[in-house]
Amino acid sequence: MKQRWFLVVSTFSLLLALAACGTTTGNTPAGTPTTVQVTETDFKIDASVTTFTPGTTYHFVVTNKGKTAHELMIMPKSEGSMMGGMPMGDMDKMALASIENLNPGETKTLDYTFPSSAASSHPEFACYLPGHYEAGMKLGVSVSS
Ligand SMILES: [Cu+2]
Repeated sequence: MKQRWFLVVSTFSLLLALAACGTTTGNTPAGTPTTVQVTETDFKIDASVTTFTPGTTYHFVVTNKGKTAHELMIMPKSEGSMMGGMPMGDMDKMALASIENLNPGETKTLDYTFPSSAASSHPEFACYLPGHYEAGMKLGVSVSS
């Protein structure tokens, strides 16, 4: 009986430890990046933080809760829809940071620090898979001065 309890408790601890991954709980010593939860759905992007401080490292935890694959591009400013005809490669080069191909249910992380040159700018989080930006997969954010 005692042994059985031990098993239950250790299983529970393991689950807790697993749940703690990807959240800000646990040890957070000074200087640890600020976690930003980004949720992508069909077809919307939400972020737990939308105003960023230059020089601060952000740990983006991006989860695809949709039923189709998505990506996350952090663009220096709103580039509008791809209908303008900009080739995909140029978009990739222009992106400050990006997570490509996030499958349904998948979570990927990305660390990014906005440089001081980005102060007072208005970047945009976007998914540029065909039709997704047009469907609403864009989120305007701002970088404080
Ligand atoms: Cu998408």
